[in-house]
Amino acid sequence: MVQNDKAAAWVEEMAALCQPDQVVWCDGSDEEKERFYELSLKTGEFQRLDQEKLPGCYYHRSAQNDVARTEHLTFICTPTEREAGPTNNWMAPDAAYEKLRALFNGCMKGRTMYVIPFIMGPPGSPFCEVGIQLTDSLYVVQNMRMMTRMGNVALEQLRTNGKFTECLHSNGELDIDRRYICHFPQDNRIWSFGSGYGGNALLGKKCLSLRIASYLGRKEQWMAEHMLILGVEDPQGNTSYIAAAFPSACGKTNLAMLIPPDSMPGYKVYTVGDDIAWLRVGPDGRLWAINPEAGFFGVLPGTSMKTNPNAMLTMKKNTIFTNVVKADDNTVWWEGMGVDPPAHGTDWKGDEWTPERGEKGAHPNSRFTAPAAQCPVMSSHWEDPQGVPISAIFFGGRRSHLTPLIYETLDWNHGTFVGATMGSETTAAATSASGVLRRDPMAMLPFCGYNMADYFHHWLEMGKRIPHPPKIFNVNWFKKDDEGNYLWPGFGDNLRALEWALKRCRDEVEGTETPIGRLPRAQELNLSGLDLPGDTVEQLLTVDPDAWLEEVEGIEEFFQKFGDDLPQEFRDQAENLKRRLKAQEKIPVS
Ligand code: OXD
Ligand code: MN
Repeated sequence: MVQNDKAAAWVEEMAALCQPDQVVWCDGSDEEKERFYELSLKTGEFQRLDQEKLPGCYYHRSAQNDVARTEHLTFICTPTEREAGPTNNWMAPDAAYEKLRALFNGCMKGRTMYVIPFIMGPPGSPFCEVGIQLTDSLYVVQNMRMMTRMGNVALEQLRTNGKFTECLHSNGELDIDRRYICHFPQDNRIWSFGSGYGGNALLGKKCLSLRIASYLGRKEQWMAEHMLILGVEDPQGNTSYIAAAFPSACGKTNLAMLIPPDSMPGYKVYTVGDDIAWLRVGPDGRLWAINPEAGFFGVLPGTSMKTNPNAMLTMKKNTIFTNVVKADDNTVWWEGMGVDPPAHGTDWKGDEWTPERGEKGAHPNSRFTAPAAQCPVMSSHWEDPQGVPISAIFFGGRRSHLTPLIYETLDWNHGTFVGATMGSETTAAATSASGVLRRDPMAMLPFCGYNMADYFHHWLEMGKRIPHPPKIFNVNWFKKDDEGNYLWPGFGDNLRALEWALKRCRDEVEGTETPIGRLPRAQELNLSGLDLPGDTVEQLLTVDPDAWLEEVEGIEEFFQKFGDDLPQEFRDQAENLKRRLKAQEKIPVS
């Protein structure tokens, strides 16, 4: 079946190492999908949900120690430690190969090795990359079927691309003490052992599309970013596209699927992607983006018809639900679903569960996997091979004080500095210490496949190559008043900030200059139909120079970890920001 000698030889070599009972090449067909689900019911990897209420939907429960990405077990294996940089775990390639070879040796005895050829990006796109994943997990196969374009279509693409990323995965024993997720950027190779969790095991996602792709992007002058992509159609029928980077727990999927408020008639928002963007300079000198994925792997708790109706409608069929409550009637439930819990069921651990027990039934990181094409507001351009042109880039985090609702940065370099210094407060769901500020440059801290200081240089270099760069904005939906109440309603009303940004892109509003950048004038923000109390807008748009000077101290402290590798441009940006804050002077507009 396979016509690529290198692929065939590699699969043979890995099969000799892992020693599966059989090797099965996946073709990506519907018949195969059904056959694998039937098989998985027998292996116990999936349970079938009520096919009347949830057609094509299946339930999976993971091992209890395998519910999230394990950053401390994730390694960048480059010849030198410097290439991996101060924010990544590093292992020398020889040592990593030796350690993992011992783990993979014979690990598939008694199991089947599935071969999944896959494409990240639309087939035929100049952006797309081919990978081949080997795995002993049917859960992984069925997830990859939705998250990527897989099977024969990828073998076809391999004929054009020629090269592919080698992705070797085994669940092993799902033992956290024998778990490693290793990336070998120079070898275009990923070896992942001991975890079946999405971010660790669906190797097309974070491992290829961010870590390996960020390395390739630097080499080949493009960018792989942890960004959603959305299109905004205004009442005149013009559509503009925005790419936005936020750390986890900041509502990326919700923003990507935003529903305009009733008080903004004529607006429509379309989803292009909710997690990853690959960006290239187009022939017209603008930055163009694709979503390399073909599905969503989204968090369930808190997702409801109120917070994200489009996500709820997306997962009505052909969806995998992982680690939620399975009700006795073979439906699913999670906290924050917005409907009454079932009277009785089993929780994510497999234990008997009733609401009265008072314990959470779904894991906080429980997930749905669904095909993107099922999203009711998927853009008609989401699979365009050349991508969509990006007018604006948004950075943002969860900041209860300091950062205004939205501001525009001065230019690409200042925008890069703002992205590199973004931080987000941790939430109680994510860690025991809530409200701690974690700096997460471009939301890429866990996903940059090489030295982050070099990544900063790459951003600055890219700026020189984009004749018509997008404007860069910073947003904060999470500012609070002195009593701890959110000042901004968020969700659909975030469109008001998007509208202002796009008006800035078309020069339709002027904003006002401040030491940190350009903020909306209150009257430029469309607040119709919003009943914000008292001085809320003023609070949302305040810049406190003293608080910002403290922020710069925190930024400079964070920068220290990059030593001499930090771009001089960033030191200059920090100095200039301090100078502007101290002088309260107006920012020169270029
Ligand atoms: C994700 C993540 O799952 O960023 O998308 O962790
Ligand atoms: Mn993500």
